[in-house]
Amino acid sequence: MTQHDPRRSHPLARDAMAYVLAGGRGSRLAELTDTRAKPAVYFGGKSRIIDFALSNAINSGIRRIGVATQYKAHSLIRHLQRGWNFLRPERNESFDILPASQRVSEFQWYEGTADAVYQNIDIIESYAPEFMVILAGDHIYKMDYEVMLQQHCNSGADVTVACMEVPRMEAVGFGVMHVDADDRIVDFVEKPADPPAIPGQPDVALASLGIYVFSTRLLIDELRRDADTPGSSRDFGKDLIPYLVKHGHAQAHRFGDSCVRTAEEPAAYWRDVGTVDAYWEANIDLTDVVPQLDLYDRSWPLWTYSEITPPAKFVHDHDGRRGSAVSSLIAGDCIVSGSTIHRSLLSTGVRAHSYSCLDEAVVLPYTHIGRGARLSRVVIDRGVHIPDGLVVGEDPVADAHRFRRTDKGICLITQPMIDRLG
Ligand code: ADQ
Ligand code: ADP
Repeated sequence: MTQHDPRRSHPLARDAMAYVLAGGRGSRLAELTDTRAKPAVYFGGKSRIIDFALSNAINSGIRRIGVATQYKAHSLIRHLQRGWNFLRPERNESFDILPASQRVSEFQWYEGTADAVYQNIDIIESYAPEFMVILAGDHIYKMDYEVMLQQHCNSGADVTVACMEVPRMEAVGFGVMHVDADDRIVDFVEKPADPPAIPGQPDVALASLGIYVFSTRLLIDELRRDADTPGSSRDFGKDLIPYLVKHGHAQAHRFGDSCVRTAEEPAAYWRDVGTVDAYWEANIDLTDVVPQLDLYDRSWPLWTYSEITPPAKFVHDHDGRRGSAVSSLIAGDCIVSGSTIHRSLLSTGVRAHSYSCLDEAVVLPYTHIGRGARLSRVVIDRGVHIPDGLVVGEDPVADAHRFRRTDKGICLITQPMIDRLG
């Protein structure tokens, strides 16, 4: 137990290490995660999903960061090396990429999320942080972890778990908890088929966000205990957290208390963009006049690796037709030439050619939109060449035949799908 020492003269974040779990398969994003891990998927025009957790850590004042990677990690590791290696050991900072590398046993990759920490205990110990902030690398939100650290120390808990109220039926994909009057967790079930509601609120459940604060000493002891427990799946949500709820003191931390908002974004915003629909929607939401998530908030900047590119350019085509974009986010190195773009998001290096039309389109980097193509409610993967005249979003049957069309009518388009059109 670590009681908060009021004489401590500096923020707790300075004594903490953020440990980002970025190795999961994330298969519900379909072809977007065929070659890259979910944390490496592009989001918001210039960044990748993992940049949110990492920016939160930096903005919270944390200067020691580890990222555990496993599946399809190349694109992720390249991004981290290019954008995030500014933390310097000579300033008592650190940034470690920790791929599953069979360090503990020749036969063992990372088994569950707890194992992804367990296998690097020696590296964590070498930095001797007092607290560990365990994060997932695949969520979109702005949060001040210092607030959670303070609460953790004040309550004297063994573990503090960030949580949020969600509609009960959406809680099937989460760890779901019950808390007492002091927000101490009294019950925790991982991904229940029939999620228990908050007493008195039959349609609402209290869901874990997979964000945990531990004192390092206790975490290491728990990881070792769990590693010696036969039958454990070595996972925070399935094993460690339920154990501490039963045998220790697990405390809930309400996300609303630590989420960072501007005057323009008054509501707490946290998204798991784990499906094509959720991914499309969260990106398109950014085109709202007043979006729920403010990327322009200078007090909580979103840091990323980004190529240095020429500015976006909008030109007439030869017939004098205007290239225009409204209610849209257009990254650098885009050229919009005689094309009409509405409520869309164009990532770096997109070319939209004459007479093409994009509506509610999420377009990943270096995509070409051919002349006269008309696309609505789409996600287009990196580097796709959309042929001239292609129409998507007007004939659901044809769309479902050619592309990955979701129940909500969003089409994910990749280059192999285009190649198959012949
Ligand atoms: P999930 O998100 O379903 O539930 P999981 O699939 O274990 O849990 O992923 C958590 C994070 O760890 C992800 O960022 C993933 O990429 C990463 N990860 C998964 N396996 C890994 C491995 N072997 N090595 C390294 N990283 C790995 C969890 C909790 C729930 C909680 C939700 C909130 O278990 O209780 O409600 O997060 O989203
Ligand atoms: P990003 O995620 O940066 O968009 P790419 O789409 O270029 O990266 O590629 C994703 C991953 O797929 C790369 O990190 C690489 O591991 C793999 N990949 C891409 N193209 C090839 C290729 N031609 N041969 C082998 N692997 C590739």
